[in-house]
Amino acid sequence: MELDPDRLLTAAAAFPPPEGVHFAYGTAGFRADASILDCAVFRAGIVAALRSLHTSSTIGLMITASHNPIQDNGVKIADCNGDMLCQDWEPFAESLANAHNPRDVLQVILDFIHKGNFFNSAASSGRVLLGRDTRPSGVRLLNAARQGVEAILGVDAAVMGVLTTPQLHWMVRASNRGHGASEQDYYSQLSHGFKCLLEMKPPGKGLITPWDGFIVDGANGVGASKLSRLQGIVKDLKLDIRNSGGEAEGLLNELVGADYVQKERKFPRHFGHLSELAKRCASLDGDADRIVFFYGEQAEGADAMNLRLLDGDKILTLFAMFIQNQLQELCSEVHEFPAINLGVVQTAYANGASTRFLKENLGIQVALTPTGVKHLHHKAAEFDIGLYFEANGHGTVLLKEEFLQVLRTFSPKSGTEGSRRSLQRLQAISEVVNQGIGDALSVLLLVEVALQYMGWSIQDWDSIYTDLPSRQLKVKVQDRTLIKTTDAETRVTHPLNLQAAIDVEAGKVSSGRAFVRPSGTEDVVRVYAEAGTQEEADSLARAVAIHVHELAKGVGAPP
Ligand code: G16
Repeated sequence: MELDPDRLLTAAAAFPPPEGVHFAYGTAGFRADASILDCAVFRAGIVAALRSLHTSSTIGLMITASHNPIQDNGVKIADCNGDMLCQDWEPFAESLANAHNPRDVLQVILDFIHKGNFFNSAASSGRVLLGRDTRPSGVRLLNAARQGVEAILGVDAAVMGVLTTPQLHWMVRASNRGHGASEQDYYSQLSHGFKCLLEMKPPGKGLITPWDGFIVDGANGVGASKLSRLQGIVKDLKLDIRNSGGEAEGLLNELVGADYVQKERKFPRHFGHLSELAKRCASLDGDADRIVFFYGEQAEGADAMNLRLLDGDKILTLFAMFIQNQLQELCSEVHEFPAINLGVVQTAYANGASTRFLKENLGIQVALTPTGVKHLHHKAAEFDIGLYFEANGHGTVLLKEEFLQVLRTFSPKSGTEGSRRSLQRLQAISEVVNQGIGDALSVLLLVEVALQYMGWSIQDWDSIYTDLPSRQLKVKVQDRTLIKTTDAETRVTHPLNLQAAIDVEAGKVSSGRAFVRPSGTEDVVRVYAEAGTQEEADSLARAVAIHVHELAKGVGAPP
């Protein structure tokens, strides 16, 4: 590769850094108020371009702030396998975003290039796919990213337009594997896998209650229109999509979306009719990489509905059971089939009841990582079949390439038609899931399949275990980076005394568990509490939030 310093300096001069702002590479890239992001996004374009040269592969760059409010925006980089940017590159991305002027930008790049064996391995040409969600600032910021990519000689910026984040990740992965990588290819692959799975459903299986589809909250974001397109292809999927971003429907992520439903435990806007709420409902987040499910349950003695949430933990458990069933059917009859290592990955937010169920009832290994799919994904990739989900509905299923190869080539000498079908089903599952990143559209399809195989209503699914009552709160502090954690974010090491205070509070309630961590996408400290009753979980969360406010210099009134 060859760096053209003049080209870079000229391009960088058009994107001066905002004064007094430090950009941190957070849980999923840079995220801030859109008005100050041009410079960071331009420079993220440079990072993506260099990564493309370094790996000799296509890289993706997505303009989105996912669950954040509409005035925010951000940038996520998809690496060559369609997963998040390799973490070794995060410090470089952060230094570059914070360089003071074009000369510093050039210097940071030169230092980085000279540090590793970049020149030895880098290609002379590269390609970055650029996508954006529906935020109004997206057009401007995508242009900044394009200019960043093109500031590096030999790298082509391919503008893919409005996409969900997982679609862009999928395209990067498909393109690097030499497969069809268009948006249409994405719909075709998912719908093909879905159709095969429904066709291979054992006779007699089906929903106990009449099949009536899902009512889906599109968070007024990009997911709604993409889901409509998918529905146009997958004829067997009945959907009533609301909050699609139309004029009268409201703002992106405002009182709608997966984050709102999961954190607030409230129905999204336009889900008002009591009779409807008992049906199967789902909510996407702003860029459709997360999904949660819910339904309404008549509140005792009241003319109102309680929201019953089926979060990422319930999705994970459903998928684990479905896949385990396929493996059991296969292995019990086809004795020569190699042993398969199935494992799941969760974070500290996982409800204790889900972890217990996975371990004790299903006998599945459970690993714990810090928050952020970038952590969960890599852990899950260690298993032949690795499933990961954050409680917020972000997750997917990974099938190791070697395992997929076995599925493709294995020809059973024993076993019934049913066990052979299990082989084909596992292959079809690999088509429906997005192996790059969590994908709300793909998860919706697989949930439908798994429920049909189990013959379960949403209420049956909900009842596989009972969540321990929990509560999440946010605390605004002067500098959230002063909060330091350890042990997969289950314990705080700084500020001193905070962990001791949390331990004392957790000890005051039955089955108490609580932790705090700085958010990597919002300017807040997150508090999670779990306990034997809802009142105890609420009071534990409040008490811990007050300690955070006191010991970590809270802003405004204590919670
Ligand atoms: C991103 C990450 C998720 C993470 C979430 C919240 O999701 O991809 O893994 O759980 O942020 O992170 P934090 O608690 O650090 O703010 P999204 O959907 O917002 O891109």
